[in-house]
Amino acid sequence: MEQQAAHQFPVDSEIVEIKQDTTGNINKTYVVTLADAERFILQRINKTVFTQPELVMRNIRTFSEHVTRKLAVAPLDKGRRWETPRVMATQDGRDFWLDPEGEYWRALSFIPRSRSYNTAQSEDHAYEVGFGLGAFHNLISDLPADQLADTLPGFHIAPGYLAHFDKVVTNHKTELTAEVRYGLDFVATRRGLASVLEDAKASGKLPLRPIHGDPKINNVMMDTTTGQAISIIDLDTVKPGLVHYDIGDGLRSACNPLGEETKDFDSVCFEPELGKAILSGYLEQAHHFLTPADYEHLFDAIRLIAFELGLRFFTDHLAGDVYFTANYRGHNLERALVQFALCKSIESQESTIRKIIADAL
Ligand code: GN1
Ligand code: MG
Repeated sequence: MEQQAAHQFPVDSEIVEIKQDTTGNINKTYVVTLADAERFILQRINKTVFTQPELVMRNIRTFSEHVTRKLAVAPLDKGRRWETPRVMATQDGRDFWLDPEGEYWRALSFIPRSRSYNTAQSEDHAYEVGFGLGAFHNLISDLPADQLADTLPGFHIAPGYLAHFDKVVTNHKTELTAEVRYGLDFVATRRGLASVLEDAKASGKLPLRPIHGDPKINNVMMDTTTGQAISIIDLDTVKPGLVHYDIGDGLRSACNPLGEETKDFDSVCFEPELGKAILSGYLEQAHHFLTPADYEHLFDAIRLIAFELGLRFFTDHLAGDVYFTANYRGHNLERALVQFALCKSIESQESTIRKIIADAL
């Protein structure tokens, strides 16, 4: 179907290759290459996760128009390059193509001369990941909340994930292997962590702001010549939330040198020096809008987002792999064990990480 889908989006040159990119866990993604060497991204939106794909596309348009307008009057510091993925229209001017089976396909511009990585390549790279996230937060900071639809209710609401986990645990028919027992135990001893950010939000300590929602390291595009961050892609979850979800996600993904897909759980660790570099890049752009309460919750956020993602993968394993794409049975369990090991490593380095946060101010 990807062949037929790719031809719904008018381009200047002939399509010569359509290649699947398997890095994402939700949508199905292809890189389409044209005869003139231009490329674009073709995606089949996951309707089970994003039940209203039209709203996702409307949000992306709202986002891009806002950012493009803003950059035209106030470009980033020091003439830095910054790019925003463009939604490509179908022949009849729509944001997506609905295939005969009812699946939604969209096309987005490919950001030229850029690439991303699944793990941090150096402290300079980590600094740039942080800088990119700070620049992104600045660019959307004045995007009015009422212009963005909630495309994924409950996203990053950790107590909600815990409640769902409890339901799944009651009904699951998964074999109680040593690893599953370990996971159940891991969650049981950390349940109390889940509400830390939502409690701070409810008590008015942390404000809602527009966020990316999924700024993991491989969504931060780097210029292939300068090595600078020039875009954050994957805009499906841009909506009001806590910047802590984003900061936590940036750190949990970029400070894990073995990456999300390793099977070497015992060697998984959180690398504080990479965290320091990310925070310094981030704060260069974001220090002016962060409050003391924001800083106070940074450590909690880093630990929580690793725990939360582990919990989400683990729940999905118990539920039978209904949310995240799994390449084999046990894949989501392995991913959960990686995030749990990362969470443990964060906990064991709490004083070092807290000191890095304090020194970054
Ligand atoms: C999912 O599809 P992808 O890889 O961009 C997930 C994120 C997770 C991430 C972990 C909408 O993102 O929340 O952090 O996997 N996205 C959604 O790799 O659930
Ligand atoms: Mg995503």
